[in-house]
Amino acid sequence: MTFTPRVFSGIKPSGDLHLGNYLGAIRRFVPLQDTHETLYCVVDMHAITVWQAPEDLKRWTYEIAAAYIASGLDPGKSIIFNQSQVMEHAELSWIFNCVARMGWMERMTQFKDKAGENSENVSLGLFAYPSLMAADILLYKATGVPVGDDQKQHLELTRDIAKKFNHDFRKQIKDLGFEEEFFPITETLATGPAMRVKSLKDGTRKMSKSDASDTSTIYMMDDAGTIARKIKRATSDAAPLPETAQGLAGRAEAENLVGIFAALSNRSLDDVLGEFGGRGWGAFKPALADLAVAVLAPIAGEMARLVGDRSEMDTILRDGADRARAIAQPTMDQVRRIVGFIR
Ligand code: AQP
Repeated sequence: MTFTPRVFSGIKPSGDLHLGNYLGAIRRFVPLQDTHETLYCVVDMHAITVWQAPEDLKRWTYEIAAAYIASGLDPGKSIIFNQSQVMEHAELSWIFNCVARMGWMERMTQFKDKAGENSENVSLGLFAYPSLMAADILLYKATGVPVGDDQKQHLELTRDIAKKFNHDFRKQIKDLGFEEEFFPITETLATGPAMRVKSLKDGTRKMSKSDASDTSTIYMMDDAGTIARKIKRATSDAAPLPETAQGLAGRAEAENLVGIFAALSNRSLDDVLGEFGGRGWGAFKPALADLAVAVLAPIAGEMARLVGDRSEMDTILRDGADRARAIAQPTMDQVRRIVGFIR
């Protein structure tokens, strides 16, 4: 192993953080800071691939950094920063735009989903998004990325870009003294079961920052009353809860609500259903609301304190950016030489 075990991940400031971002991403980041060098980024340059009002972009950037810290990321251990403060991300992504092939990018299903019918009218940045993501990861030669299923295709593209760069420039890489590849072939990191939190109104759609309906989403900073109300009104079905996880098949909303309970309490679906099987939603939903409040309220309180102290947040983000740049700059210097840019 010639690469330092290093993890990179990020969340884009494109809306208020929700339970899906917490269970599917932020909570999974925390244990990795004890086993790896970790960089957790607020990917503001990704956010602007669709329109963001500048004031909202700033507010959400602070909110994500605050959520990282309030959820247990330690700025003394993890490098916490916002992407646009380290301009090497943009520079490497341009080089990767020239390595990646149009055919690779055209196969990205997330672009097709996000662009929808409107693909002629979306930004060029949205199309090039996966190339910036590859730059985010490879700028730090990250060996592992804790991503959900929705990002697997982008990570595959990151590996393709790394392989093509390593191959196209193999002579220059060797001349620089590297015996093996320059960029690592980054792996997906599994940290516990990957949780896909679905909309409270439609168990087939993921809970999402950009969902227009407020009632379908539990935000990390919702107060206790709001969380309880949203769970009470969440779509469910008429049948009682099944006795085992198998009985959830074909019941998307039930599966989602039981899945959220299991994830929040670190229990298996079968274990939760061992307690609630045979009972109705009138018993389950208040217990789920109490659990969600017990987990989220302390985090929301600390987030509110942190976002209220912008000078503390600015110091943390600036310090993180300095440490990130200290890793990024030597790599970028080498990349420029490999590519043939005169300095
Ligand atoms: N519903 C979800 N369940 C589990 N994990 C989720 N993530 C997002 N939604 C869920 C994970 O959170 C991280 C955030 O990634 P992102 O901010 O880059 O964007 P995203 O995945 O597109 O998240 P959103 O909330 O749906 O944002 P919008 O609406 O702006 O596109 C990722 O690790 C993701 O897997």
